[in-house]
Amino acid sequence: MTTDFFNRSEPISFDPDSKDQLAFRHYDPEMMLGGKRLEEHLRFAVCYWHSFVWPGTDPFGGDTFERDWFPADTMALAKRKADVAFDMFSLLRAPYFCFHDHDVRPEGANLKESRDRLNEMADYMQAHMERTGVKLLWGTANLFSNRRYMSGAATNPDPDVFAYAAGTVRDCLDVTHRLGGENYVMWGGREGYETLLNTDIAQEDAQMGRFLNLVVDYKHKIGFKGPILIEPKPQEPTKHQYDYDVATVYGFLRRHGLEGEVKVNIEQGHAILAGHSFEHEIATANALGILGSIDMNRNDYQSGWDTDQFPNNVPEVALAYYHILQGGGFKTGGTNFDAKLRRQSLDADDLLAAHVGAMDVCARGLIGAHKMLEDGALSKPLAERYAGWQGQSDMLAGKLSLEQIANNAENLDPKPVSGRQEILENIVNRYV
Ligand code: XLS
Ligand code: NI
Ligand code: NI
Repeated sequence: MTTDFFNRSEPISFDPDSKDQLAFRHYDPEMMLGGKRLEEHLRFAVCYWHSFVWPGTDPFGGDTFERDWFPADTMALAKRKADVAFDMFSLLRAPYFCFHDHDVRPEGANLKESRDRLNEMADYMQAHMERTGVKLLWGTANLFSNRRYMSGAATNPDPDVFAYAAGTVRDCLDVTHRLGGENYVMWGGREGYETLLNTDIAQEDAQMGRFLNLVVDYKHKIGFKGPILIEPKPQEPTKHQYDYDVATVYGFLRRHGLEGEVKVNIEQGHAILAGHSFEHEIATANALGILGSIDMNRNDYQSGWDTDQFPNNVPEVALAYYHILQGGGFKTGGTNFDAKLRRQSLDADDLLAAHVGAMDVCARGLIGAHKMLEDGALSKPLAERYAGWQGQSDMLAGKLSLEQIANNAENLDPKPVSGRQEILENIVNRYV
């Protein structure tokens, strides 16, 4: 450990019978599952922002966390923050982390100063990465906190803001590349609107499409191999966000000729805000061939905002991993905990416990999902349900006209078949 922030120095161990709150009961990184270690299946990442940057504010109250790196936005304290962050990554034995530029370096007076500071912090983090073996799942740019972005970044009515955002993404992509990042994420923080009274949707769509094309061109130019990932979210902070959900993002990508280039990073809480389930979004991305990575958290089902809680519902998590496994598992993506403590959870141990519990829940979900898939528990009934289409390929392949199909239907008398939903739900519950 490089700091004494956490009251322990030994990494969290896997011990199902432990009396210690901080032990993994289910997450055994070495456990083999279908030829892969659990660690390689889940590819856990800890996010920098919620655990080390957010001070516990809510709309009615200020900071509740009094971390010693909060008092001033200086390079010295940014380094202290990085030391503590890497201590936590190692204690958790998390293979990856994720960060925004804004999380790791104080904002400079201009683009150049911000870049210089980012580069200095990247060097600093690189040394920690080499020392601990922790890798970068993805990097990203914060294009939403500074007031210059109040009316959006790529979709800002002011072209100078578009240019500033372009410069920022270039610098963040450079740093992500240099640190061996496996993906680059773009969450459209304020790419949306508060009111249509001052918004030209067609203009903003054109700006956003151009921006993304520029980013993709640049990625190729510098030889960054990982995918660019868009993170859909329907609202918050803006009333309406353009990257509403997976299906909307897919339409956007096609409109701008990027469907083969860009994938999605799906967040559980955002799926809920869009009126979907997490597995709906994952299954849709699979069907459209754009699944990249996930932000694993949990949204409160009553509140209408992004509550970013740590996951604790095994059946829900199992269904998410079921669809991920069905799509062949993560390639460059992983399980990023885009989750934060509740603001009363003040202790260093709370940070560890939140992640330990979340990793256990994910391990349980994944193990159940894997078994379900291995047994064909859901895939066999699914194949049976569509079996009638075997030998009917002409209808789908466009070889028959509507009239020909209609003529073939003259003597048909289709008999309804049970959807067996309750039986299937019972099956799932036996695995989780
Ligand atoms: C906010 C998003 C954000 C992205 C990264 O709701 O989840 O945290 O994951 O910019
Ligand atoms: Ni979110
Ligand atoms: Ni997220």
